[in-house]
Amino acid sequence: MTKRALITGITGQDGSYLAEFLLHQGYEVVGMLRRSSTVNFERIAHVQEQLTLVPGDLLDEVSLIGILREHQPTEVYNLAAQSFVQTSWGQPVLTGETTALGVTRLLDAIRIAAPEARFYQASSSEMFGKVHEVPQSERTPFYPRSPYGVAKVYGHWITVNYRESYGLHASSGMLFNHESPRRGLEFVTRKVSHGVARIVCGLDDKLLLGNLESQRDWGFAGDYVRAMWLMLQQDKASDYVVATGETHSVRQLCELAFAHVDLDWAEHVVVDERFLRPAEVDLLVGDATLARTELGWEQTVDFPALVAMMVDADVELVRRTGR
Ligand code: NAP
Ligand code: F7E
Repeated sequence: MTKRALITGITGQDGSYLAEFLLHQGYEVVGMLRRSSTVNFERIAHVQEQLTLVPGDLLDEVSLIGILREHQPTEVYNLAAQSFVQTSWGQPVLTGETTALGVTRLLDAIRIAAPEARFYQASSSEMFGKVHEVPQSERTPFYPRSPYGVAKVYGHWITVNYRESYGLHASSGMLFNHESPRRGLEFVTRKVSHGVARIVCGLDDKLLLGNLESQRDWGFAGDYVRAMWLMLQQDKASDYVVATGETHSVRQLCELAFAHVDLDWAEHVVVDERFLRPAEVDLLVGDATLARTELGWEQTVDFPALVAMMVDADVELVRRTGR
């Protein structure tokens, strides 16, 4: 049988890594794009010829039904979202429409047009928020701390609900932060690696950041998309935490990233309260025992290697483009 995957959010960080991975596995890959006035294929340009790109939007259920009817995917990966936590306070309703209700629209479209398709929902460690226990596992209760986190809790539970109500093969991956040289520039790891590169190249002297004390469990995006795929290869759909099991502060991230190019972070990093959040998630660290034992998932890139990879890529980028 032809393996055909639909990816929403294919232009994003994870969408691009997942598309590469699935093409390598012999899948036909259909990528859903929302309409924009300029092309934003930067992350998928290198595989664009091998993809079928179709217009659609999580805000429009008709477009989702049309895509599913026409392409009849065997697997659907819902990676599309308003994914930036800080923006979710400024645009809480849009975040809810896309990141929460968008999941219902897609699940309902699957129920109507492709009920045999297996479904992956991109859930998030942000659902644990003000954490009830350390480390966080599949059994840890949720306490989201942002409109984004609240929307992801809805997306998680509607996925569980459609599995239980309609028997869909629907799984939710509770993924902790995962990064790469393709990460959006506004997220802290990339902001730091890109900031370091600009300082090394003499374009800047200071890097303005918010809370340096928050701690995250940071992994490599290329490793995490493999976990998404593994979930859909199981006979039974279920929910899994995916994480490294190590946590580091933003301050430690800065120390490592600046030290990689022989700079002292304390001479360049300035705390600017514009980057503080109305409510913070102080500490995340995941327990991915279930993913390791049931899925056979393993990470291949540790935190120092991830930081080095991102700084090297940004130094090369800034040198090449001059910005
Ligand atoms: P990302 O780089 O921000 O990509 C988000 C994607 O969603 C983009 O392709 C974007 O399209 C698309 N999108 C936004 N609104 C849409 C809409 N209304 N209709 C259709 N597409 C829309 O995010 P990511 O880091 O790859 O993350 C992928 C998913 O995993 C997201 O759901 C995120 O919330 C979740 N997640 C991420 C992490 C992480 O650490 N990266 C951890 C846990 C969960 P445009 O290119 O047109 O903007
Ligand atoms: O912030 C602190 C900030 O924006 C990480 C998304 O992919 O992962 C991501 O959400 C931490 C926070 O990621 C700056 O306050 C300090 O404590 O890189 P971030 P996030 O909010 O953890 C989860 C799992 C997702 O699901 C999301 O989609 O870093 N921080 N100074 C800063 N953060 C930013 N962005 N910018 C700063 O200047």
